[in-house]
Amino acid sequence: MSPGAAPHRLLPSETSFSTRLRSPAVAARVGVWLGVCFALAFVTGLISHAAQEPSWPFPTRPVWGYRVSQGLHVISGTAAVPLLLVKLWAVFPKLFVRPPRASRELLIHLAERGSIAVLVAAAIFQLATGLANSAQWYPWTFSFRATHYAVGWLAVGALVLHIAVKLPLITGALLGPLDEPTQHGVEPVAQVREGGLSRRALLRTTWAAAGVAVLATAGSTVPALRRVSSLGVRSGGGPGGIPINKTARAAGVTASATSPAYRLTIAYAGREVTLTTAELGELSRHTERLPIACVEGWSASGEWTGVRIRTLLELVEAPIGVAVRVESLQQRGSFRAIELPANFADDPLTLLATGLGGEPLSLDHGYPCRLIAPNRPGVLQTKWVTRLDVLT
Ligand SMILES: Nc1nc2c(c(=O)[nH]1)N[C@H]1C(S)=C(S)[C@@H](COP(=O)(O)O)O[C@H]1N2
Ligand SMILES: [Mo]
Repeated sequence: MSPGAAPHRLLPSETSFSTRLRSPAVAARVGVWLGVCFALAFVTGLISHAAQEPSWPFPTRPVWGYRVSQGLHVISGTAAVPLLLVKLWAVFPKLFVRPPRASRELLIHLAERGSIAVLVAAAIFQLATGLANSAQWYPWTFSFRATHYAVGWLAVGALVLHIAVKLPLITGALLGPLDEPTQHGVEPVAQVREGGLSRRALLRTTWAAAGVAVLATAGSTVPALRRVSSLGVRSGGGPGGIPINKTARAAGVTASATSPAYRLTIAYAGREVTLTTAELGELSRHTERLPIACVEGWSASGEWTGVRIRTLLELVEAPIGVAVRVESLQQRGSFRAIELPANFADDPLTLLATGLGGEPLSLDHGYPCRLIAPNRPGVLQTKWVTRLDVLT
């Protein structure tokens, strides 16, 4: 039995736990990488939030910008899962620290514990909801985006406070030796105690677990990793090499999208132009290589053929620099209509696509036509488009 575990106590005390692996030397080293992952996830999270807020300015270049940034968001969040588990395990005995008696120390102690409780809760919430979202599982009723965004600020605020409070401990632990001290000084690297894991081996296992978590999912967005990512969405799957996010059936548009009564309407200041599928096919067309980059982390590039949004807006004599509301045949769901900001509507790469990879667009990819714009979250690349309203 370890020294502090008095047999009659209801709760263990901090010293009831082995401190060999649960040392500041280990916690600080794992904490550094956890901090890097959270910082990366926070910055790319802000980018993703900005991209989905039509009133915030967002550039149309680089074409692959959102693809890379959202890929990094999901990869850093995934890598953080094993890091957080090891970190929490390493500091877990601190839960049983006896609070000080003096009221001033007690207050400081409680404030510190409170900030850590917020940090731990926020970190677990972010990773759990993010992971569920990237697996397309929404077992909650709140708005994922608004909540994940708000709790992201909470997590980063609590993290900055935590680092500030612990800075002397962290720098001491990082600058000091990793190996545990013995009576004879520092224990040799290779020496492993009876049946025990060395701190080095624990850290190596932790890095390996984070690496495996990344490799198992990153193929969703990094084509070179497709074959190794057994848990990721195959970015090469689906018609034209692009996965299907929501099928026409699930969106309830099979009949309306294939009906001879289908029309595309473009409206501006009382003027309306209505096109059949055949008339849409007669307009001048362009082919552009653009990615679909889902907020859930998968992405894939395709050769899209279609009519520039700008060309369609000219049919109703809409001026340059106007935003457009893009409406789908889909009757329900939050992605049935989106706002296309003016810089995207004006961009020559922004198409109403009718073809993918040299083939006509498949029903599930948005037939008769779907929006495809550069540097834009997949969620805003509306499928089964039926109406463009110039916003004035
Ligand atoms: N009308 C409509 N368009 C939509 C969606 C949708 O649910 N309804 N899903 C969006 C999402 S979240 C993504 S990632 C892309 C995926 O396009 P794909 O299924 O052609 O790959 O379509 C977008 N367009
Ligand atoms: Mo998506």
